[in-house]
Amino acid sequence: MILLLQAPQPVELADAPRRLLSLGPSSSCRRTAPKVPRAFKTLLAPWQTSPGALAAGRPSIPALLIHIHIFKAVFPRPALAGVPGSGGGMSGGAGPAALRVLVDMDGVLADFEGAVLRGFRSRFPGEPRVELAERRGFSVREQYRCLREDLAAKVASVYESPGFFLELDPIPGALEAMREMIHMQDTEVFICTSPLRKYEHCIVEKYKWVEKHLGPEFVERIILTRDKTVVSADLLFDDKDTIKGAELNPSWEHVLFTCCHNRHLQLPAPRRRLLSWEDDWKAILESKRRQ
Ligand code: U2P
Ligand code: MG
Repeated sequence: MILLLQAPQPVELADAPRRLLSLGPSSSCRRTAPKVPRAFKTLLAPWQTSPGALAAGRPSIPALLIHIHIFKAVFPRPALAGVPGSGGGMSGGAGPAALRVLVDMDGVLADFEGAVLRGFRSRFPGEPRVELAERRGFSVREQYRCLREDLAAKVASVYESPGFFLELDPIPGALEAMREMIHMQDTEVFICTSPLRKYEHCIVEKYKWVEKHLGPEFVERIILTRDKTVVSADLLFDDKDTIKGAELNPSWEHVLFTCCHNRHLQLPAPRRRLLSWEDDWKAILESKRRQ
């Protein structure tokens, strides 16, 4: 809920809808908004000091109550087209109470690691390689570099090749979970993925992969960014153990999706994992709604 005013203040009722309508809906009004937006403070300042309502004998009510009431009336939660009462995950916004979930692609939806190993084995059969059971650290290239300097470029050539990203196998259970999540009430789902620096094939193939496996509606839900910290959400499911960027305090909780390269890591409390798509991802969503 919006943290608009800490204490009830007298407010001129008749004035309120007009003022809030002129402000319009804002992403900063989400349930998890950590701060009171400056626009709201400015907007409400006159009401708190000189509503004139009491003197004129007109009705007044606590500001907090009026705000919540008006917000529900003016900005009702949109529903999925043709699905009354649904969450609106595909409809471009499920309202201020919706839980926003970001789901990473490689290592969470698409099996990057398995394809790298298979590709490396077939392209460089005589070279030493890192089996999945021995994978450590997010970057496959860096682990191959440790094995032998020149193997870094060789393994990178595998995932930079045309067709690599398009041909990735889905992670077991991922597609089913996404299809279910997108239809959950009060839930917004986005696919949040980073392109390679050498992006020629990667970007278009990531889009094509999503269209091929999840359909065109999910293409609308792709967020392509090298910096996931600046994306605002409640949850991020991602196999990368440490996610850094311009925003030092991202709005989301990062739930580590277990993958061959991170399964040995001990996470400090209160960090949590999703072990696979068989694990209870719905419980994680529900726990976040309650916060
Ligand atoms: O580096 C950009 C993105 O490519 C995927 N990647 C790359 C190298 C690697 O060793 N492992 C790996 O997964 C990641 O894509 P994402 O998980 O964001 O979909 C990485 O962010
Ligand atoms: Mg990933």
